[in-house]
Amino acid sequence: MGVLNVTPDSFSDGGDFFSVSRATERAREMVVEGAAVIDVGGESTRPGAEAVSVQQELDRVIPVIECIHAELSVPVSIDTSKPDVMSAAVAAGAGMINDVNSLQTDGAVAVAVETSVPICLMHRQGRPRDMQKNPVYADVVKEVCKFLSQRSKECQRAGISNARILLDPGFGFGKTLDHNLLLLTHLDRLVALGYPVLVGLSRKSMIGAALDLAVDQRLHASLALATLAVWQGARLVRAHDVRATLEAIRMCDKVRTAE
Ligand code: HH2
Repeated sequence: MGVLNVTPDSFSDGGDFFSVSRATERAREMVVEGAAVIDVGGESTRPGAEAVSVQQELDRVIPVIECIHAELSVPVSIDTSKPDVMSAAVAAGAGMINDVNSLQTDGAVAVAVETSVPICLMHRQGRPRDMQKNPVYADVVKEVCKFLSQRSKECQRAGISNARILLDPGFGFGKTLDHNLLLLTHLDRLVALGYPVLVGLSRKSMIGAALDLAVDQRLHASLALATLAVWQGARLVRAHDVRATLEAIRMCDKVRTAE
């Protein structure tokens, strides 16, 4: 899953693709590099990020989704927590909803039920503004698995079929370095819930915290983390550096499935 942030302030590519033509060009590049899905986001969720209005988000993402959908054959995922953005994005051609708030915003479940697209439910503690200010868990792996299991059941009860649901532990979303490391080392427990697992580890601050590397120096560590996730059964990897990530995870998958 290639990351396409149509924002001025995303933590690693903010401002780089902040026009329809540059965003579409980047999507083309990522498809050539092997991306199976393009994840379009119009609001940064980095720690400290300010919220944007529905209209601002629509203005950023809808023209980009329309262009990618018209030109490229890969599905587009909409990275949003706003129900109005979800429905407009799906109407514009998006084939997946990626919600870092797990459809907990008022009206989000109802919108998701109306669409027939896959939905990624992600765990987070707190909001971008304050989520990294002392996150606390008694047992992070247990709590994240329990939350996602409950959310998936609630979504099913509301009418979203099992087959449409993906789960994501939400690396870096209200988690310390130790929480993130534990979630990755025990990712098999989330995989065991039986849903496809998506991970977003690319260039994340956990790498900065562990190895003291700036955002533009985190490629090799990102590949290591993606490999470890796929080794444990993750099915979709959200990444900025598509070609390198794909090579790493395809190789990993070959070893994993060797007979
Ligand atoms: N991480 C980010 C955004 N969306 N979605 C899922 N499912 N999982 C993630 O880990 C995830 C996500 C944050 O990364 P990025 O989009 O690169 O930055 P920003 O939020 O600053 O736009």
